[in-house]
Amino acid sequence: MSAKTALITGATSGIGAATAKYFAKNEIHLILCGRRQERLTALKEELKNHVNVHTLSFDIRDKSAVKEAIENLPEDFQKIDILINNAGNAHGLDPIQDGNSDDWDAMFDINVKGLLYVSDMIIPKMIAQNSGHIINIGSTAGKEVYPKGNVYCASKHAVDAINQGMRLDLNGYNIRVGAVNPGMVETEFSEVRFKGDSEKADKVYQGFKPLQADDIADIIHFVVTRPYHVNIADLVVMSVDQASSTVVNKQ
Ligand code: NDP
Ligand code: 8X3
Repeated sequence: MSAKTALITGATSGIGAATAKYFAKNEIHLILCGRRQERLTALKEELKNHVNVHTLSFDIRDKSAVKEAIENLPEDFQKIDILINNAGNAHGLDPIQDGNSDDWDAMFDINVKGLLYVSDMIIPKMIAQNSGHIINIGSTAGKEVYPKGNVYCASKHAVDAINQGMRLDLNGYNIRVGAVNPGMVETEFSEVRFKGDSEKADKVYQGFKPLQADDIADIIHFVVTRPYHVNIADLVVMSVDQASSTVVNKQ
């Protein structure tokens, strides 16, 4: 394969699925990851006439599953040019004194440690091939802390630090590293945060025009299609109605 190949974590919904579709339209081959195999299969069916698609179903918290999946990629998918570290979620929105330690574990295990497990498998390949592009999906929650956001914000601040650390340590290896940090995007994010309470989730995006997953996918595609010497290091993107995590112009 001469065209580029991207591995996208969290490709079964929201920003990851939208990015897969943008990449396919623009002839970037795909390795799509997530736990829900039926969604990965449906996306593969939709995109396989445009590009080569391989699916990997694993829980990003499971270090050995991550290792086994990426070590056993078919020959055609072993050269990975672009890594989109996107899988992640918030679990709960509670004051710290009422927080649930299982939620805290989930957020650090997925958003931080899972991102590291995948990166750990891909970075040596990029070093060996002397090229690559890693995009870490952070958040405005990684730039400021909002009330009840405590541990989710901490996990995204960790992503911000890891993004900076990766860029420093990989300097000299011809690998681009950058973060895209969205504000409020209407995806399954709040549905997961509120554990399936769709009424509560829908309210988050009512009364203003939130970002859509396609808006972020378009930006990610822009980032990966700059001339190779151009590395977009850190982008914050919000709806015109959002000025900060807590200031949203709701009607
Ligand atoms: P979605 O809930 O729509 O998508 C989350 C994705 O992460 C799914 O594909 C899900 O796949 C995957 N994922 C979650 N847990 C695991 C796990 N244990 N193992 C493997 N994959 C997992 O949310 P978004 O698209 O909004 O979120 C994508 C990223 O964007 C996240 O990192 C989020 O923090 C960040 N973000 C979102 C914002 C928003 O407002 N929506 C704003 C700023 C950042 P599956 O369940 O199939 O495993
Ligand atoms: C998601 C942004 O503000 O909904 O990372 O927590 S927010």
